[in-house]
Amino acid sequence: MATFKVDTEQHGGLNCWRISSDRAELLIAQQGAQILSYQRLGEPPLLWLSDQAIFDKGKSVRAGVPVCWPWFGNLQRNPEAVQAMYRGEQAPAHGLARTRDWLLLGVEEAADGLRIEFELPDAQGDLPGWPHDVELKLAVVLGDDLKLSLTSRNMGNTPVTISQALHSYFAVSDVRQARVEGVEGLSYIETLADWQQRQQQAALTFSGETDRIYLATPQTLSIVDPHWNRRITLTSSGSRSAVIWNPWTERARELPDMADDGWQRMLCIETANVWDDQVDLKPGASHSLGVKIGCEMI
Ligand code: TA6
Repeated sequence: MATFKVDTEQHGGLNCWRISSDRAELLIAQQGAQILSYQRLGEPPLLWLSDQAIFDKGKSVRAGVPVCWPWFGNLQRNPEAVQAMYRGEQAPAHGLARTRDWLLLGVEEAADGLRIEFELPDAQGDLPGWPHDVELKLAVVLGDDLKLSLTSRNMGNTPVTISQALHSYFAVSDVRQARVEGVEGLSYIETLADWQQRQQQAALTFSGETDRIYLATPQTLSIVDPHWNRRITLTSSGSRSAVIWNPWTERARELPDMADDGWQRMLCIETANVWDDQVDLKPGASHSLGVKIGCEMI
């Protein structure tokens, strides 16, 4: 007998699935295969969903895990090989995958939880301005941890280069009290100071707008949240870069889908392949970008 449930829900203009197992619950939108919320039963949410989120077609929701693909952020800030893949006019921020409809391929029970698989059929030649043939799948495992794996397989006969990120929004009690461990000693790109390369000394704490690309990242980063007595641990695979973002006061005020004080309760750590960590896919080659998100009480 199945021990899981899949319900369809409409949120504004978006079709969503609410998928629950005996351990956890997930809300995910068809657009972008975007996880909107995830929580283990009886526990507060791990991912952040903005109070003022807008659920419109063609716009990524300020929540959960938007999938940035086949480029991250501003295309002009990407390696030339990533830029050269795009033949369109105005390149949207964070690529093309987060605003397209994905297919739910299936839900099945696996040893580590409920495995849910999505595919973006448009990635095989039907993305505007991006005429390449890539099989793009997102596997989600809903268990005691949340596991995500984004696999790109080059089905064409010319090389493809991408950048990408699982742009995860985490819920925190107050970002001013939180710290990120695992970045000590790393080099990072300070995008707010002319993209200068700098060196991180201690664990990262927050006292202003933050938008950094960390380089040569270790497998594990964690968010320590002393108010909520919890540690969220991100264990990555297929990634050597991570973006850490908090908009703080002024930028938050500019975002129509974030409350003026919404920045206090969120923190993005984005498991990525960005900057010099781009992914080159020869014909037939595949790459998986993965993250396991776990949480423990401290
Ligand atoms: O990942 C950080 C970032 O690129 C920031 O620069 C910030 O703009 C954020 O992503 C959100 O982007 P979005 O297009 O979703 O508003």
